[in-house]
Amino acid sequence: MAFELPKLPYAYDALEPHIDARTMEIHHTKHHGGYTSKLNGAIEGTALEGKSIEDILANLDMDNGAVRNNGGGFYNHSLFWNILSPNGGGSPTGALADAIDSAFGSYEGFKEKFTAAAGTRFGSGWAWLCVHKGGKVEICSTPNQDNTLMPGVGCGGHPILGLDVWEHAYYLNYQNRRPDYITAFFNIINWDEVAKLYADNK
Ligand code: MN3
Repeated sequence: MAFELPKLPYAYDALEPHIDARTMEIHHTKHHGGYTSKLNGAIEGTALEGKSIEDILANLDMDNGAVRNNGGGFYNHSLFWNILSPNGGGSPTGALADAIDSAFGSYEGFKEKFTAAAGTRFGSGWAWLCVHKGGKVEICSTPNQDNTLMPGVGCGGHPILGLDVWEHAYYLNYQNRRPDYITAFFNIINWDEVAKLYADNK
């Protein structure tokens, strides 16, 4: 069974003014769509065919550039759409809020550290909030389409929140103003979904 481009859980214009409809449509159909079809091409007829994406990434041969880049791209964007919501924003609650307070002092401390991780990633990549087994959370960033499920990459936890800082994610609306895009991101985080990922992977 080949991987399929997941549908967005909201309309392309639902995240405006924080992320514009044209960016969302190109990002989903062309970029995520491209990673999906190239991943399918890269694993077709190999031992990886039929495995889950988490399994493929966790056991990845890091020299396999086609699966690393396109498998990462497929997984990262699937996560990204789900942790965004037009009804998002605010701050986390419950066990996730406790873990964030414990790791970063406060929600504001988290925001500052995540903003720095996303802002200082040179070139293309992602900023992550990850959970380790036992429930501790950690922030890191990775280049290109790498993620922390891959062997030896980033902080090594399970990603529960990710921000795409490739220029294709923001350039139409923000041009070179990545800091403004990062600031806007906090208004559309779906904390209910992040809390669910935290509970499922801690
Ligand atoms: Mn992208």
